[in-house]
Amino acid sequence: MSTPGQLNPSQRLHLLTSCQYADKLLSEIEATLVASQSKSPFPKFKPDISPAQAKVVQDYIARMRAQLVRILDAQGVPIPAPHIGSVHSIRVTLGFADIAFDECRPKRMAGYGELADSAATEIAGLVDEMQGIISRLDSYLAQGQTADLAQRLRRLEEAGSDIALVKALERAINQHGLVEFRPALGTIIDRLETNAFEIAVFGRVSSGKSSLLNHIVGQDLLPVGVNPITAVPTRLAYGSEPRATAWFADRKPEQFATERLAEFVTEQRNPANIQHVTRIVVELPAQRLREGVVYVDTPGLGSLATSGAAETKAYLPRCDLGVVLIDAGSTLTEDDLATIQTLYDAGIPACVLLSKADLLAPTDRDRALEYVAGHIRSDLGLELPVHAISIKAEYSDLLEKWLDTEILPLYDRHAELARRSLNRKIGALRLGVEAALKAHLKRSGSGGRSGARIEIGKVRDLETQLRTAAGRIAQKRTGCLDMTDALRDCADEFIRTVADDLTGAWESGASATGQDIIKNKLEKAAAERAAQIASAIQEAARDAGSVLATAAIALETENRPEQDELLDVLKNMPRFDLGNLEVEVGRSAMTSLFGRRWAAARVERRIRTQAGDQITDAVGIYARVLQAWVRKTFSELQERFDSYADGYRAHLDRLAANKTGVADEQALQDDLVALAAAAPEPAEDSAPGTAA
Ligand SMILES: Nc1nc2c(ncn2[C@@H]2O[C@H](COP(=O)(O)OP(=O)(O)OP(=O)(O)O)[C@@H](O)[C@H]2O)c(=O)[nH]1
Ligand SMILES: [Mg+2]
Repeated sequence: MSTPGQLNPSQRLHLLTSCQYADKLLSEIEATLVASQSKSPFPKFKPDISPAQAKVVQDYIARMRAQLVRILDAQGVPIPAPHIGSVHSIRVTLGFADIAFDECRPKRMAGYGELADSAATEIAGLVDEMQGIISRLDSYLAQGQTADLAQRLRRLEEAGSDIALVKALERAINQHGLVEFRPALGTIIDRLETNAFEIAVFGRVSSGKSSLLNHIVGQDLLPVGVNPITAVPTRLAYGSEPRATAWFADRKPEQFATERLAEFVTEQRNPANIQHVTRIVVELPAQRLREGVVYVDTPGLGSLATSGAAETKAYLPRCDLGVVLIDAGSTLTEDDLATIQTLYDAGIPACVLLSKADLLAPTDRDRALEYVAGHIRSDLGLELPVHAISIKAEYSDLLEKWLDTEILPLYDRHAELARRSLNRKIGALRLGVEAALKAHLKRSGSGGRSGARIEIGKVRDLETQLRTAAGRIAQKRTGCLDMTDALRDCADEFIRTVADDLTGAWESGASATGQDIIKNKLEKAAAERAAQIASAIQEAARDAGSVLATAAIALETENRPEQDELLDVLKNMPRFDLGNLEVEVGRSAMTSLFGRRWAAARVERRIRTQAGDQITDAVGIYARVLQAWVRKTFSELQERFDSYADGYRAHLDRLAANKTGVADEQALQDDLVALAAAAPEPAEDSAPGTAA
């Protein structure tokens, strides 16, 4: 029913759709105006409209729209709210842009005719560069509002942190659009927020990591159990109210009650991390967290480990102190020793605990402690104390004693080291930002007296060098992935080689037989493949490092990788482990009778019947694990390379640009002055390159 003077429902609907259509056409006109001013290299329209004309068109559009709203309002037609988020729409479109660049990869280009090697490298580099930018923009958008670094800094300041320099950096980066420095600034703010002293607990599946942390914070917070449980590293930090936050690779962070933790952190509820959780922080008002220490629970390592183990390995070198649990109810394994070794290699202090000590009688416990300490000494050459602990109430004095004597005294010393390393990061960022601001100033005409002056040909040449270096990383990555693919089918070849080696050794008089020899030889064969991959990665890292060094020298910037910084990615390469190999091959008396070929074939057959399946499985699993590691390592290499190359590219871009009047000279000067004012007196620990 409609009131007199008003339209009926169908008429109202018709009015609304007509207005919507007309408005869409007005938007198209607006888009034409924007396009006519576009900086796109492929403009759609000729710029034959004057600014005055454009202004008049815009004014008329605004008048029509205002009128439109009034008409609908008078007829009581509600204006529908939009359903699609702008961020979502931008991210979807970015996805298509990503695909468009992918279509230019050398493999696809080759479909249009043969591609010269040098061109392929440059094209691969170009695609990587563009896809890298897209992925950084996309992950920035995926973080939602928390990506607002300024807001996070305000919160830190409210909490009493002294962050004048970081704030000045944020302002300069934001104001002058120096997006290339955002990741470095983000890392620094992450560190400031977490207070940066992380004690992480490592160990094989079910060694009691989560139970220990529950005990330390005094509540049943983390899920525990006999099967593999923890799937995502989980940080426990101080907070006045209990609450948990999860960050995801592909959506906004979510806050939830700590009771729901299992939905995000367990292998059962979040298998293989299908929810793409990237970080979980649980805040608790626990006394032990008060001093600003963060405890980190990690997914278990070892043969039963799940996909979370890769996360643990990637995280391992980032903690400030590593606590390694050895299960008293099981035996010390290679994995345990490898974990300790990795911590040691990364310069992180390690603390070894014999967990579940209640399972052993006191004398056995002492013997077990000596056994573990002895192996760490003999196998790793490290002198580390080993303490027994248990979560059982009767044994609480063990745990308390360990915390009091080993953990508490470490708080201060390592907080100091963490502070130094953070100051170094901030110092390096300041140098980079200052160089960028000076380059801006120079372009705007007067100003900056330092920074490199480079002719345009050289600028282009440096750009090409950076691009081809990125291309070579991409090609090396493909090569290494192919190698791990090939490894999958290598079990037969390994068995053949081992059989041949063994018969060869017999021929020359050796009497070696048995599973240890065969196991060693098989592991050596796999290790050789792994070594090839490692050396390819090394080569890629060296090459990338030297290109970055060349660019840094040309740009006269201090913001450059330290010696071997890129080589650093080559860590924690998984080793091939056959486990318990049950195979027995006796030396045959008939070897000399039928010849070596025959003997080798016989040995090969015997190994195959006794352990063929086990070896094939183990090689297949190793190939998969190694492949995951190769992917991770290359993405880390690429990330580290980009963290410098991006800054250089932006710098080169500014040197090459000859636009005028873009930068507000006064604002640039102000920011340079603000940075200098906020910077601390040059102290020994703020200089880049000082060893921690
Ligand atoms: N007897 C005894 N059992 C323990 C102790 N600590 C943990 N457990 C048990 O060991 C099992 C595994 O404990 P979790 O804390 O889940 O082990 P985890 O290392 O976190 O395991 P993942 O997360 O799967 O790697 C559980 O059944 C616990 O009850 C202890 O001190 N003594
Ligand atoms: Mg656990």
